[in-house]
Amino acid sequence: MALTEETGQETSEFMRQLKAVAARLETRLELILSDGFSAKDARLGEAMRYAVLGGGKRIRPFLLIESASLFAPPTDVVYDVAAALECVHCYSLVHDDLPAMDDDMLRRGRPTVHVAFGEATAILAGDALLTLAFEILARPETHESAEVRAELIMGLARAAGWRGMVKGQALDLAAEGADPTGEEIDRIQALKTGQLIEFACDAGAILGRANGQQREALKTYAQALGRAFQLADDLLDADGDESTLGKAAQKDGAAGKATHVALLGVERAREQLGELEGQAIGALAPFGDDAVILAEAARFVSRRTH
Ligand code: GRG
Repeated sequence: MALTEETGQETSEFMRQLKAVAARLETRLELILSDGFSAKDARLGEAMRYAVLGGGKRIRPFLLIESASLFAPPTDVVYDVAAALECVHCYSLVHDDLPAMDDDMLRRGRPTVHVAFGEATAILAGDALLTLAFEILARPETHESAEVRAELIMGLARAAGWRGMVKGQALDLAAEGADPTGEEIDRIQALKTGQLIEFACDAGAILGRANGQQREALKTYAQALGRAFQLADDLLDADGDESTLGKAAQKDGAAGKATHVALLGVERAREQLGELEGQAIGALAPFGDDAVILAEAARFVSRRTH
């Protein structure tokens, strides 16, 4: 499939693919989140299901599945690994929305989990989703190779943990009102947003038993994509409105938060976004035409409207 930017036809083909992956993922997540669900823990289970099901672009699972697809057609195993990653992402959103963090009332066009279920249940639902992710990765049904399972567990733990996303969140909180430099903002964002995106592509490489050069190429792609994702998010926060975004807009400016958009201005930030999109697509060269969907994902991420 040749991809061009102008026709819009390919974009709708990409949206069809993204939606098809999201629908299959939803079925796996629904199955996982109904296992062992009982009336006794109904409130916690409902909050977990509310946090995960029926919303979200599912961009991280999509990246994982499409990276794995470079090596072999995706199976339910790949979808379960993607489900584990989405559980970690959803936990991070639930905790990020809490009054002690970003204090948000709206997420994915609905009241946030703590608004709908109360703060204590939201904290517990986040904790339970985080641990569930590792349960999914550790169970033998997820992958026949214990070595692959261990590599995935290690990768996700590192990406999400105290030297990864959680560290990024801590640095982000510490940077409030501290006037961070562009490099400091880069570092925070590479951890807070970039780490899970990097893991998504690396998990595809682990599942596909990629060689060193292929793994490195996916890493370069993911790093540029992660930066583009965050820059697009900051531009949407500056430009967007609540009804399109499904969450509050203009929060960064109101909170005096340092972002690249605040630092560079909207015009230069847009140029940089175009450069990052080009870097991400350029990194896919070793995969040739097999990577057209990942290239289209880079376009989607940098041009998204929500
Ligand atoms: C609380 C440990 C902890 C970490 C929070 C997720 C996060 C780290 C912060 C969220 C703040 C934020 C808006 C970051 C920008 C990038 C981002 C993670 C956006 C939300 O992800 P999307 O757009 O959301 O993929 P959907 O709803 O589509 O899944």
